[in-house]
Amino acid sequence: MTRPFLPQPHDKFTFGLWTVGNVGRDPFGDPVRWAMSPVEIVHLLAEVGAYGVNFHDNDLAPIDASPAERDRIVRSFRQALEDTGLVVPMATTNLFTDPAFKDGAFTANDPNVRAYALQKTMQAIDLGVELGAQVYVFWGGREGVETDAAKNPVTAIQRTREAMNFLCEYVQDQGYDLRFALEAKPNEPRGDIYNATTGNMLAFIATLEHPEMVGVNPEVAHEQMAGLNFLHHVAQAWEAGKLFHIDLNDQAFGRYDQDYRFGAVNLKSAFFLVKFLEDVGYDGSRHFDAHAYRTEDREGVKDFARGCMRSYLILKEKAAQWNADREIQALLAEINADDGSTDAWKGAYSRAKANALKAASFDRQALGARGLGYERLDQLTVELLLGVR
Ligand code: GCO
Ligand code: MN
Ligand code: MN
Repeated sequence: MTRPFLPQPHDKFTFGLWTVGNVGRDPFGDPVRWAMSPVEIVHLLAEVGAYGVNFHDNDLAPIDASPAERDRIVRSFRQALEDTGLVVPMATTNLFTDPAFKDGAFTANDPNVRAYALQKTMQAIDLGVELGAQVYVFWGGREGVETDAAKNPVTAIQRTREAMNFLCEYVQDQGYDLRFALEAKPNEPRGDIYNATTGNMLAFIATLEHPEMVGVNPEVAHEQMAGLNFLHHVAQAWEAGKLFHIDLNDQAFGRYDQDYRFGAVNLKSAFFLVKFLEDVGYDGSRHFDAHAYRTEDREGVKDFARGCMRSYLILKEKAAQWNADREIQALLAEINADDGSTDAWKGAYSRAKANALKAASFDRQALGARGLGYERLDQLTVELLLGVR
């Protein structure tokens, strides 16, 4: 009794050219799939029901393409978008593949590399905007070190800030309607990457000249690689008004960067993430930054892409079920019960409140003895997810 769970445009499911286009190369093995052209990828994404496609400048046109070649590629890509109705909500720069970026881009010690990175990014922003992007992602995969002898981490922060400030002004100067989303990752490909978590990025953004233009693009796998609770980072970004984009995938804790299909490993975490995004009304792209197992052929790639969207939609339905479940809601009401007896001390500080609170007495033992019912609540959640509720 399987239901279709068909993706709709309002779900805003997107994939990068590099995700379904991944050819299965890894540090130990050669490609296992034929490379698809950007046009072929757009058609594959349309076939599986995606809403949009994102790209790095060099996913579309090779870094050494002549201007004529680049124009031809962009024209054919644009035609494919028109033919399929797919949109480009996000674009980004490849500042990690070329050997020039082996020591980073904006944080490289060589000023020529830093200048080239800025030039390449401005050109890629132009291309992204030309194709409709409204969010521009910065993932600094090479912005790090293997040895701290090489670079002062404070210098790295200052160089990143200088680059971001420059690029924000560039966007304003061009009159583009574009916001930046910074994506953190703790390591890989560098030994350590600066601004390693979404929390670091949020703190960094507050130091920029145009913080209102800049938010974050958290990725499930990246916080999990660091052993952290991804949902808590997403929640902090959301609460700060900074959740501009999100990269969905999955990953076993403590492993290398696995980029698995969304929901493939940590189902319960995926459930609470989907529930959060739906409950708060996040209306940005749900971007799947993942790829098919290396064992798969072209059909397997479609299975992968459909699986990401299908699992999201199933979890969305489970979230609605959780919100409507009377037993779960009754437990939540009990957990959050408030008899009003502490009202006099709540809210903003006043000296009178502080004095009254200092004079109050609490039954500490009763507070500690009370059972909270979280075991029952969690088991109900698990049973709902297992389909027996
Ligand atoms: C990774 C990153 C990248 C970025 C992409 C967009 O671990 O390789 O997640 O896939 O998201 O470069 O900026
Ligand atoms: Mn990643
Ligand atoms: Mn990513």
